[in-house]
Amino acid sequence: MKPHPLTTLTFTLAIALAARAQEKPADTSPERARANFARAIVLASDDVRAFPEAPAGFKAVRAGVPAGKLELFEYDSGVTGTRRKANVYLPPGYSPEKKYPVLYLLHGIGGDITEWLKAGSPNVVLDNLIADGKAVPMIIVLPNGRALPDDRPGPNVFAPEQQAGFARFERDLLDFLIPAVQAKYSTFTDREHRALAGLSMGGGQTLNFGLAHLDTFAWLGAFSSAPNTKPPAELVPDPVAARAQLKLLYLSCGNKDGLINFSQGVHRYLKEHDVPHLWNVDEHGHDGATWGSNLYIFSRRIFR
Ligand code: FER
Repeated sequence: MKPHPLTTLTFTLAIALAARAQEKPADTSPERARANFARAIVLASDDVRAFPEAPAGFKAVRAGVPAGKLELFEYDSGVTGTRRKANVYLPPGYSPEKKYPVLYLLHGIGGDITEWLKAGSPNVVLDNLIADGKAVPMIIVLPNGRALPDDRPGPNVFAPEQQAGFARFERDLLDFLIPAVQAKYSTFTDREHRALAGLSMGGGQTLNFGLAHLDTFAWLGAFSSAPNTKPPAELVPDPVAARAQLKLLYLSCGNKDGLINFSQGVHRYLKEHDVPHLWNVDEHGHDGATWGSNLYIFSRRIFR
C-alpha cells in the first residue's frame, strides 16, 4: 500500500528539520554519529559540481618543483593551560623580508596536526599550485582543533568531552594561536590575508567560528561539514553584513556522504538570503578524496 501523500510530506519535513539541528557536544555519541552518517541523501537540482575534480597528480610530488618547508610550531594556550603544537607549512623561498597571508586548516573528529598531511597533502598541493602560478604563496597552519589539556583523539572520539574541546578551540585559535603565529612568522595581519578552512568537524568549526568573526577571517572553506555546524540562521544572523565582509565562502560535500544535509542546509539558507558563496557537490563520500580535491579548488581562490 502506498503511504498517504500527507504522511510522506510530514516524514520528509521531519527529516529536513532534524537534519538542520546542530548536534550539541553533550548529545554526541557513536550511535548518533552512525545515524547521522546513515541519513537519507536527497539531492536537489543545484546540488551539483561547481568545479571539475582536481587534475591528476595534483597532490603528487613533481620533479623540478621547489618544495616548501614543514615545521613543528609550539604556542602557550590560556584555554588549555598547556603548550600546544601545530604543523606549519612555509612556502618555497619563504623569507622574513616578505609578508605572507595565512590559511588555518582544521582537521576532523579523529584527527590531529597530522591528519591533513595524510588526507590532502596541503604542502604538495600548494608547492604545485605555486609553481604553476595558480596560488598565492601562503603559510598554512595545521593546529590541533581539540582544545583540551590532553588533546589526543581519545578511544571514543564522539565522547561529549572531546566534542566540547572542539567548541573550545574558538578562543584558543583567536586569542592564542593566531597571535603566536603572527609573532613568529612574517605575516600580514589583516582579515583579507587570513583564511579559515577545515574538513568535517573542522568544516563545522570553520563555519561556527569564521562566520562569527568576519572581522578576523575574510576567506572561509568548509568541506563535508559535520553535525557540530550551528543552524544556518545562527551562523548568519545578518546576511547583509556577511555579504559585505566575505571575500569567499566555499562549501563542498560528497554526494555519497550522509552528513551532506548539514551543508545543504547552510547552502540553501545562504541562497535564500542572497549571500554569495560557492557550493561544490562532488561524487565522493566522507573521505580524503573530496578533501584533497576541494582544498586544491579552494586554495587557488584565496588571497587574490
Ligand atoms: C557526528 C558524526 C560525525 C558528529 C561528528 C562527526 C558531532 C564528525 C566526523 C568527522 O569529523 O569526520 O554525529 O557529531
